[in-house]
Amino acid sequence: MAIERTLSIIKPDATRRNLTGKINARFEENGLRIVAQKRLQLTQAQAEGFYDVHRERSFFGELVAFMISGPVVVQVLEGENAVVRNREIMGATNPANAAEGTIRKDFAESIEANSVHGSDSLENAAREISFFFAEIEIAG
Ligand code: IDP
Repeated sequence: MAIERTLSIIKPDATRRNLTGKINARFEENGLRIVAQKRLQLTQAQAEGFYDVHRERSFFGELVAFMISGPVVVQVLEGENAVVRNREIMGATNPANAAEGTIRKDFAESIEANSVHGSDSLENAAREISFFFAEIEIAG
């Protein structure tokens, strides 16, 4: 299997509850390596730009407001099959549907405040990583 990189975000509901370390442990225990990481307060323009693909969705305004409601931790995860692997570790978007042992099952508050973001394809991972990180900031 190929070594891939994916973009992860620990969302404001999780940073507010001081869950960064517990969430990072899930990645590391499941074979993903955190090869870049920084804590940021997103601006409205940055959040809108990052979620541009969702601009037409009914929840876009609420999602942007939530994502700027507190700091986030943006990170690059690296490992075998990292994009799909991270989606498995995260669990389903709605925590009510998330499998046992996933981050969203154990920590998410709601379908919106669902603790983590993870890229959904290799192509989106490359775009999302370059949104937040320069290559020199990533040490694999
Ligand atoms: P994903 O994060 O599991 O890839 P997406 O469908 O891409 O899910 O949605 C992006 C984010 O938008 C979700 O993680 C969640 O925070 C928010 N979201 C998705 N669906 C809803 C909804 O029905 N109401 C409110 N927020 C939503």
